[in-house]
Amino acid sequence: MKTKLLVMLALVMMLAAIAACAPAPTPVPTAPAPTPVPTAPPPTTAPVATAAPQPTKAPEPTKAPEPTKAPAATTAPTVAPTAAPKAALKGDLNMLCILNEEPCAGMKKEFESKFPGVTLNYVRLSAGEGLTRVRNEKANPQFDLMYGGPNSTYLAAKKEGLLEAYKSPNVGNIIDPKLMLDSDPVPTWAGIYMGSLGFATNEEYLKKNPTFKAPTSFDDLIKPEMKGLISIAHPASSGTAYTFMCSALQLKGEKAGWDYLTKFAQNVSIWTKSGIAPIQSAGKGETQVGIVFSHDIIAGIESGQPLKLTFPAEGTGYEVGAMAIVKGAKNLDNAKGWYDWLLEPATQELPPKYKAYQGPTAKGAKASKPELLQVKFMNYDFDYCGNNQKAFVDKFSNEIAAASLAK
Ligand code: S7P
Repeated sequence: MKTKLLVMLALVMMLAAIAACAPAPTPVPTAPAPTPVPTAPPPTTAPVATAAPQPTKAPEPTKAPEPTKAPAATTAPTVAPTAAPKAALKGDLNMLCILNEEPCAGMKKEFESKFPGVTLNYVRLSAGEGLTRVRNEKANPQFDLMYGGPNSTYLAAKKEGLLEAYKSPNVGNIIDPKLMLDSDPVPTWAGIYMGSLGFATNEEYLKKNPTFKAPTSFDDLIKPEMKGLISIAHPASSGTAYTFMCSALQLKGEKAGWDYLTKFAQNVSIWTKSGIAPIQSAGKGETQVGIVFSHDIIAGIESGQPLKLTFPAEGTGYEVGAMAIVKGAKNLDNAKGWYDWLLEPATQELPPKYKAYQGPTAKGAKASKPELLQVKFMNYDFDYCGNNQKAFVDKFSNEIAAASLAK
């Protein structure tokens, strides 16, 4: 018995020793832990988002960090585009300036102090003259940029393929893009100011002739008592005069409009080349009534011309003053730099320093003479005037002004 016990004990010890030396058992393979899907909303949250009583929760996904950056990008360009090219811009910028001499020179100075690497060279021409020049230089453009003048000139230039399309990152600043920006997806021109047409009558003539009244309608301009008293620029050279002419054609309708212009021309004694020249002739009393943009009349009054400003009661014509890059511009980056800069609100507050009192087109820019844009406007069709500019000017030159000059 004792022997049996000893044998069993030995067997147990042997088995224990064998077990201690055996390899560890292979772990039972377990299924990989499911990868958490962090973006998938837990099923329980979806119904909450769409649950009717919580409509405010539906927009939550747009509150994620990315989407909030999109709206920021649309407001930022007011500052960013200037900052980006500022350091890099250098060389020349050759500009056709269609404003008056003082704002042309003043804005050159402002631009060069903002972009010290650039020399801005400009030539001042009236709108029609400028368009003719750009047209004649089409094969070898001498200007990079056109600055100022009514947008009918730009619509006409676009029609002839003279403009370079450019979408400035600052076009979002424009108050009313439907009115103030070329409708092409990549626009060829942008509006930079607004101006209304007015009549300037010599104050001394009014005092000496109490029965004579300053005109307050288009029809007043064709009255017999106006004969020989009016000065206006020729629409072939001047954007101001073309705006008047196209206003009359729209107010009266084309057929009656041409009859009106024929009568009107008989009352004109001085046809000037530049749109603002009638301010001088009416101010000096060479003529008694000048037809000019109202902001230019105000500038004339401020400089001491004895003029009374009136508007046609039926509604006056008006301009969206524009700018564009010339097709084939040799200094394209500098032209873009100017373009972006001009669409900044702060830039649009600069021209009044140089007696250019048009209203701004950039959101947030303060108008210097808001009252000039609070007058009654006619329903002015810019496309109609721009697309027909060449035909209307040719007809006027050949059939009306020629006869008037020959009188
Ligand atoms: O200077 C202001 C202004 O009257 O000049 C432009 C005008 O078209 C240029 O003169 P012309 O009539 O001789 O072309 C206007 O756009 C602008 O308001």
